[in-house]
Amino acid sequence: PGPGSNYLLQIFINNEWHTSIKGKKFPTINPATGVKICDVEEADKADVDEAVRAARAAGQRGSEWRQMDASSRGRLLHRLADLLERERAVLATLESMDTGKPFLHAFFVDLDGSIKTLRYYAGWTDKIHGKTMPVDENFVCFTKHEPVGVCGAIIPWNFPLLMFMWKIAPALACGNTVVIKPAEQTPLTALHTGALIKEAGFPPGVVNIVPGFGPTAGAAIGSHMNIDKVAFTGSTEVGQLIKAAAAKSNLKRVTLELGGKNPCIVFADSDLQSAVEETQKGAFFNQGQACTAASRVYVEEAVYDEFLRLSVERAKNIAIGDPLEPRTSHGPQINQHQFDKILELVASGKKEGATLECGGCAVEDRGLFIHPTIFSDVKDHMRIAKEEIFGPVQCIMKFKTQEEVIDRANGTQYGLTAAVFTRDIHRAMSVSAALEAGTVWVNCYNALHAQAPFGGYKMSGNGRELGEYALAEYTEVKAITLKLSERLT
Ligand code: TXE
Repeated sequence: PGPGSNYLLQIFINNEWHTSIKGKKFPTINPATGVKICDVEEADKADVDEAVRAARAAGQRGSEWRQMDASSRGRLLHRLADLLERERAVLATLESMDTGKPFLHAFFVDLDGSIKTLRYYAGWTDKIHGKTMPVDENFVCFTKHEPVGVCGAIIPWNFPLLMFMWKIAPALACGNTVVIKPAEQTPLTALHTGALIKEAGFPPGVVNIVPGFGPTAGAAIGSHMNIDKVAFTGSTEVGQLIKAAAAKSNLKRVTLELGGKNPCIVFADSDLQSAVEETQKGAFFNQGQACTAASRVYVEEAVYDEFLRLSVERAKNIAIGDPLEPRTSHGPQINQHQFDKILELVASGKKEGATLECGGCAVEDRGLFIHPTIFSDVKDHMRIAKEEIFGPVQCIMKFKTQEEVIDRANGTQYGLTAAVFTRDIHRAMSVSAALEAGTVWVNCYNALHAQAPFGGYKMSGNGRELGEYALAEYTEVKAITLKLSERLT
């Protein structure tokens, strides 16, 4: 611990807690109450430079981290997972207070996913290996998968701890070092995890945490000459800035996980009750603040009215309230800016002629809470059908034919996730194949697993997180060719 008891609120570099070089702090607010939780030291460019220096030194040739057995790296990741299990209630409480998400969601979804991601990549550490190639003549050629080096990570506020783990777990499994910037709205679980990283026994400098703002600390990561790779999750606009900054600086490798406008297609032959539940979970989970949000639901003509009726009935019964209450399943939006953006889009939906079936307004006297909202009669050209709302708004549209709905579902700049609901396996397969999305769920939604890759087509991003695929994003491949005195037979 650093001075006083504030060490979990400081910048984490070299397994030590630091005040910011400029002497600045920023507040983090509980969005459910509007009350400040605490102030956190604010990292800026100079602090990022320090963090990068520490990460570079920790990963240099001959360092403890580089010399560590791959299996020992796996043990460290498992130990960190053990500590997350020990601190599960603390982390879920912090996450709930800092984001406004219901405590039980934090406890079961965010923490569960975080722990499983660590354990999954803990298992990979000593299984990341190259190949031997049958090259011509008297040569032997084999590949080695080496760490990329210093990996920068910039993460958003909707799943702070989970995104932290999606970034650090594959990076560390492959032997990299990390400089990670949590979102300015939600720095607390990342900083608490800093203490656990130290306790787990990771060498100093392997993971460095720089809480701060995008245009300062974030931009410093994107344009840093001594960062070898950056992984970003956030808005498509900032994703474009990150890629440009990488191009203009040192051509660091870039992976991006950006927005979505994810279609669900509900056929008349589906289990309608289950389709209603899954699509609605998809639309409203995390108050709609998810890149996977199921914000466009196309329903086949014959079941459209019934689907709508069941959806509205269900949406009206969602338990809105204090996120720390176990019964609550719907909390506040993250901040005023997002709240205003959502209500502005809702207003545009009404103006453009969609029918507001329920919600569409703030919860009275409750600050940033918005009622779960359903629009019907939504047309593809409306803003609510095209723009990422990032709020609890479900748009329901009618379709007639399979071909028509595939074209409409694909008619977007995004391509993150999609879902199809049908009892016909042939249709499920052909529609899944036709959808332009990195993930297609059949008769389910938000079924994310550490073992399966996740990432977007088109402007939803570049590269894949999770699964074996993510390892390729965190390794450089080296081909070593030896000339032999004679050909091997
Ligand atoms: O995102 P930003 P915001 C979408 C969603 C939302 C919109 C805006 O539609 O309404 O984005 O949200 C850091 N250089 N998603 O403003 O700004 C920032 O500090 C480097 C989708 O919160 O992209 C934070 O750590 N970094 C999404 C991170 O980028 C910069 C999750 C994300 O913030 C930066 C969040 C800069 N110039 C929002 N500017 C998803 N894919 O899940 C900001 N940042």
